[in-house]
Amino acid sequence: MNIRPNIATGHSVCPHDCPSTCALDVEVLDAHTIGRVRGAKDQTYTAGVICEKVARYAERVHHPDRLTKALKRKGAKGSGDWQEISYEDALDEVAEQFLKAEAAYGAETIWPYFYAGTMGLVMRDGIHRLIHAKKYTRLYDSFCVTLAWPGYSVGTGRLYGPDPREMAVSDQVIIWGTNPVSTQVNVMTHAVKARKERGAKIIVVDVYETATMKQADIGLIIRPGTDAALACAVMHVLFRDDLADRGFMATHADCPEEFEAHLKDRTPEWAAALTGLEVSDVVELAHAIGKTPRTYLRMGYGFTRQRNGAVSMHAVTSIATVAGLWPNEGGGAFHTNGGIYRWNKSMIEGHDLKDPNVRYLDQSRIGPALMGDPQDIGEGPPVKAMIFQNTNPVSVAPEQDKVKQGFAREDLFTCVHEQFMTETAEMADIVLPATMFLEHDDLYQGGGHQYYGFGRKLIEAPGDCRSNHDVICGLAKRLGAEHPGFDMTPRELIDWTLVNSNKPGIEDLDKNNWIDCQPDFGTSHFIDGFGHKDGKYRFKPDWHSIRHRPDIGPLGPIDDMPAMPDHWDVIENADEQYPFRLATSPARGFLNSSFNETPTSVKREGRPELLIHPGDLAELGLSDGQEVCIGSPRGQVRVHAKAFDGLKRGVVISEGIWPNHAFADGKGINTLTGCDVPAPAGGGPFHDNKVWVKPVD
Ligand SMILES: Nc1nc2c(c(=O)[nH]1)N[C@H]1C(S)=C(S)[C@@H](COP(=O)(O)OP(=O)(O)OC[C@H]3O[C@@H](n4cnc5c(=O)[nH]c(N)nc54)[C@H](O)[C@@H]3O)O[C@H]1N2
Ligand SMILES: Nc1nc2c(c(=O)[nH]1)N[C@H]1C(S)=C(S)[C@@H](COP(=O)(O)OP(=O)(O)OC[C@H]3O[C@@H](n4cnc5c(=O)[nH]c(N)nc54)[C@H](O)[C@@H]3O)O[C@H]1N2
Ligand code: SF4
Ligand SMILES: [Mo]
Repeated sequence: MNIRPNIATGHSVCPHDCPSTCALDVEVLDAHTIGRVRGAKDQTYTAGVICEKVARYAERVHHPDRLTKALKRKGAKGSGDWQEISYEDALDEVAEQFLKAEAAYGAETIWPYFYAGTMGLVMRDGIHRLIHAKKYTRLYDSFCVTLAWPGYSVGTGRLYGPDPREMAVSDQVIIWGTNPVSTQVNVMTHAVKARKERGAKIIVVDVYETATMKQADIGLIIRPGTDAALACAVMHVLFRDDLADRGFMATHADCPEEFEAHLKDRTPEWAAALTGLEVSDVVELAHAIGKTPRTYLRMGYGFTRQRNGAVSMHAVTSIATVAGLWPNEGGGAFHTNGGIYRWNKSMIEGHDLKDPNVRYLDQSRIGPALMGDPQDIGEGPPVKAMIFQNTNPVSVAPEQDKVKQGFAREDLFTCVHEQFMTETAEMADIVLPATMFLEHDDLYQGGGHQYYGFGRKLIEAPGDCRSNHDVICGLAKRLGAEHPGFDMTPRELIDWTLVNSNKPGIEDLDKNNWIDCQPDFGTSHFIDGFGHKDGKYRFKPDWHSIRHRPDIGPLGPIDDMPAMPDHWDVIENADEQYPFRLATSPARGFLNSSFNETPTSVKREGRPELLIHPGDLAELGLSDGQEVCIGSPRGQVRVHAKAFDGLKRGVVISEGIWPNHAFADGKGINTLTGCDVPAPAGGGPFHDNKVWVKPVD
C-alpha cells in the first residue's frame, strides 16, 4: 500500500527500547534513502500513531555524523585521534586482544557488554552465543526491568496482563509512574479513546506535572518513592468503606484477612504525611477505584526506579486484587506482556553451550567492576577486554565518575560497535560502525502490547557498516567459537526461532508483518487463576523466589523486605546535607541517550535543566535560568535552574540523558545516580537521589 503515489512503502518495526514497539510504514525513496516514517494503521495497538522522533527517523539514518568506517585509536584514550582501518583488520585486532587477555587471565577476563539499543532478538541477543561458546563473563542486565518485573510477577505469578487495547473500553485508566506522552505514546491513544467514547476518566500518579498529567482529568503529584504508601492507604479505604471485593479475594487471593489487618493503620492520614497528598485525595482515589469496576491500572517503570521500587510495584498491583478489578473487561493491572511470547532462543543465544559456573557481572555496576571492587570481582580475574553493542554506559550507567575512571584504564581493551561516536565509543581502542534497523532483518516483540513483528531490511547501509550478527559471527570465526547459529543468516535464525517456539515460520510472518499473541480473556485476566500453583494472588509474596535470570538468585537485602505491601523506607531520603530529592526522568525528544544527536530532538529539549519549585528557588536565593551545581553523595553536575511549580517543595527533576558534553565540566546526569544493589534483584534507582543545589561559584 502506497501512502504517497510513486513512493514505495516498506513495513518494519521500531527497534528502540520502548514498550510501544510500533509497527511502521516507511517511505523508501531509493535503495539508500528513506522519507517519512508512519505508524501502521492496521496494527491495532500502534493504530497509526508513533512518536515524533521516529517519524523523523530520516534524520537519524542519514545523519552526517553516522559512523561508516572502522577506526583504531592512534592517540591517548579519549583523545579523538583515530586511524581508519578495514573492517577485517579491525576484527582481527579485537580477536587478537581477546585471545591475548584470555591466555593471561582466563576467559572470564573478557566481558561482552550490551543492552537494548536494538530490541531485535537476533541483533540484541546473538552476543550470548559468543559469550557461552567462549565462557566469557556473563552480563546481569539490571538497568531497566529488575525492579519492575519482580514486583508484578511476585504477586500475579505471571509477566502479562489484561489486553492493553482494553484501555479503550475502560471507564477509568490510572497511569501510574509512567509518562506515556513522552515514553510510549500509544497508551494515550487507547486511554483517550475511552475518554472520548465512554467518558472514561484518566488519572495520573507522578512526582511532577508531566505532559501526560497535563492531559489527565486528575493528577496526583506525590513525593518520590512513596507509591506503596499511597497504594496501601487506598486499599485500607477499600476495606474500611466496604468497597473491597471479598468474594473475589476469597477464591483468588492468599491471605485477605491477614492483609486487611495489616492495613489497619495504613490510613489516609499516614499516607498523606508520606506522599504529600491531601487526605481527601487519597480517599477520593480509593472511592473512584472502588466504584469503577472497569478501572485499568497502567503501571510504568518510572516509579520502580527507587530503592523500594519492587515493593511499590507489588503494592500498586495489589489494588486490582482488593478491588476485584481483574475479571472485568477494561479492568485489572498491567505492566508488561513480556511473558506471553515464550520464545525458544536457544539457537540465537547458544543455550546448549551455557556453563552455569561462569560468573556474572552486574551491568549497573560497571564502574566499580572496572575499578576492581571486591564486591564485584571477588577472587575472579579483573576485566581486561570488552566489546559493547547497543548501549552507551559512559552516559547511561550510574556512578559515572567511577565508570569514566574504569574506561580510562590503560590496561583495558575496549571495542565499541556503534552507529554514532558516543561517549563510550570515544573511549574505545577499536570502533566498528553498525547498521541501523532499516538495514538488517530482525524479529521484535511488544512489551506494552501483544504483537511480535518483522523488521525488514529496507535500505542498504552506508559505508562499511555491519550488523551485530555479522560482527559476532566474524569474531566467532577468529576466536574458534563454534555453534550452528554462527553459520545462519538472520532470516534463518528468525525462522528457526519461530518454528521452535510453536509459531508459524518466517514466510507467514513475512506475509502478515505482525502476529497477535494476547492470551484469551480468562487467562489474561487471571479468572482461571493466577500463575502460582494454588492459582492465588500473593499479598504475602515469596521474594526469595524471584529470579530475573534463571540461574542468578536474589541480590539485594531481601530479608529486610516487608512481608506485605508497605512503605519500605530504604529510599535515599533527603537530609540536612542533601535537602532535595532528585528524579532523572526521561525527556520526550530523546530515548535514553539515543536521539540526543538528532537536530530536532536537541532543539525541542533546549539544554540540560533542573526543574525546581519557585519557593525553593527563592529560598536558595537563586533566580530562574541561573546556572546551578547539583551534588549527590556520588558527584556533582552543573545545569540551569528552571522555575516550575508542578512539583512538591523539596523535589527536583532533571529530564533526559543529555550528551556529557552538553554539561559544563563534561559531567552528565548519571554522575549523581547510584549503583548500590536494591532488593530483590538489583536495578538502577535512577529516580532515587538525595541532592543539594547551590549557585555555581
Ligand atoms: N521519549 C522517551 N521515551 C522513552 C525513553 C526515553 O528516555 N525517552 N526511555 C525508554 C525506556 S528504556 C524505558 S524503560 C521506558 C520508561 O518509561 P516509563 O515507564 O514512563 O518510566 P520513566 O520514564 O522512567 O518514568 C516515568 C515517570 O515516573 C516518574 N517517577 C519517578 N519517580 C517516581 C516515583 O517514585 N513515583 C511515581 N509515581 N512516579 C515517579 C518520572 O518522573 C516519570 O515522569 O521509556 C522508553 N521510552
Ligand atoms: N539518569 C538516568 N539514566 C538512565 C535512565 C533514566 O531514566 N535516567 N534509564 C535507564 C534505562 S531504563 C535504560 S534501558 C538504559 C538504556 O541505556 P542504553 O542501553 O545505553 O540505551 P541508549 O542510550 O539508547 O543507547 C543505545 C546505543 O545503542 C546503539 N545502537 C542502536 N542499535 C544498534 C545496533 O543494532 N547495533 C549496535 N551495535 N548499536 C546499536 C545506539 O546508537 C545507542 O548509542 O539507560 C538507563 N539510564
Ligand atoms: S513510540 Fe516508541 S516504539 Fe513507537 S516509534 Fe516511538 S520510540 Fe518507537
Ligand atoms: Mo529502559
